[in-house]
Amino acid sequence: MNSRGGFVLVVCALSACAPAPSVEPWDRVLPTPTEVFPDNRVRTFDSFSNIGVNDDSLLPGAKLLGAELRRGTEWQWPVSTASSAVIRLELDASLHDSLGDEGYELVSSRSGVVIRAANAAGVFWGTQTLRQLLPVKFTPGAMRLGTGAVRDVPRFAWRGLMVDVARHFFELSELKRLVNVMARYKLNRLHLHLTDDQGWRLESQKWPALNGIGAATEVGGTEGGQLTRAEYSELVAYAAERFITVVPELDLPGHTNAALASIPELNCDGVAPPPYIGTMVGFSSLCASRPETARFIRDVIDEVAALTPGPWIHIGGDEARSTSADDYTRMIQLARAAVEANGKQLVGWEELANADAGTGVVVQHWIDPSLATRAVQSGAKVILSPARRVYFDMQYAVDTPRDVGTFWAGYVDARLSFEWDPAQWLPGVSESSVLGVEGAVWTEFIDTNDELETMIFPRLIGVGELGWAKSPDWRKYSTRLGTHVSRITDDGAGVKLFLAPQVPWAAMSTE
Ligand code: TNX
Repeated sequence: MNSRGGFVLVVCALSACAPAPSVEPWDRVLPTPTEVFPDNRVRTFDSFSNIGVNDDSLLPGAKLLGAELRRGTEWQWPVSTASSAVIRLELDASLHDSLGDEGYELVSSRSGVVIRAANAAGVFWGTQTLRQLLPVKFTPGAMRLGTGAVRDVPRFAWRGLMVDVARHFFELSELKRLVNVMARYKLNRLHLHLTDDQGWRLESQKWPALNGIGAATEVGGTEGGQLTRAEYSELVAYAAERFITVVPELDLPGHTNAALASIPELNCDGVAPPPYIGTMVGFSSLCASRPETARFIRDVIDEVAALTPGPWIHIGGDEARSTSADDYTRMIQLARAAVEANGKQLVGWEELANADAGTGVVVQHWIDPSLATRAVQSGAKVILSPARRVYFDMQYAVDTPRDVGTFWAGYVDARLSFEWDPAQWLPGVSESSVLGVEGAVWTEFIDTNDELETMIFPRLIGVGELGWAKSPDWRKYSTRLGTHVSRITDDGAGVKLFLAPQVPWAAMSTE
């Protein structure tokens, strides 16, 4: 790319492009960028290296980059609006036509590194690519980067992870660990399944009973937990700094035993059931004919909407097997009205097709293509979370990992999880109706944070590739993934990783 941002195609034979020793190769970045032009020279950094931005909105991302580089080099990496900085982050609205909301260009030359995008999100994803073009660990005093250019635009706008904190509770610090790694792989939606039969995991001011019995236990009867409003807001802000939008889910009208156990008035007979610590689904329902129910739905949605700057509220709507069809439609319509009164967009599981959800909503496919397809035909957009591919509570193979997860949708090894085309999955639904892809980790049979991470990684990185890359290919993807062990598990911000046997895992260079 020249200094005006146009591309100069650098054509080179493979041998001529071979990187100099101790420079990270440019063919390992994940998700795979749209276009990469390495040009086989090297630039070095030193203790005077700095980061400059051309717009104040880029300062938080620049500081995160500075912190990351400081951790490896112990140089200062000061951030400023100086136009002479060695690493330049630049907003340029005129790039929107070519790069969209999240795309970026990165140019590394002898004179410095420039990352440009139309929006701050794109610049941030560019800094994640830059990090991957640098070694995992730096040799003190010597930091080298190959030269060349990257132009990169995501395929889908929605690249997500759903975490079920209701069946087993996972706390703020554990969720932040996931956010760190999501950001590295350009995943941009964290969907929190906050409520279910086993627990109500978001503090409520309007219905404080939810914070007692509703939060006390989890599957198996162990101590549960709840995110306070302050903790939830902290997570939302932490994710937002990394360009990840939190999508909160309050699952209604089924999957509500925790609420029913906390608030007797929500039950048709006025009697609260005991807290539920088992793993069955489909037995609970809010009571449509109770006046308290409408108030409850409005209040809890108002509360979560007020704490959520992002545009989406997920209202569940799945497996309401104890709710009549009419009551289901009534309660979903109440929830929809509450979401829209808060200026938010409704998201729900594909069962929403049974409630005349219509245009303007987003449905999440998991099991029944005919429901999702019907919703799309009546104007919905769809997020794809097919259980047989991206339910990360499915074991990788028989009893693998041992005593963790389940297999009702089959065993889902890393390759099977990856090998499907989001544009082909739902018959009759074209790519333009697909918002994107989301992996989901349900936690009935996942008790500890190590187990949670082991089930998510590496399959989530495959979701990142499916959601971002133009033509995902297992052989190429898995070769890249094999070089990422320490990028995923790195002690600075790393997670547990299952060394899936289909992946050619390689030791990372430490230079
Ligand atoms: C189905 S997916 C469910 C969840 C379970 C999950 C277990 C969906 C909308 N409902 O309630 O936790 O299977 O894999």
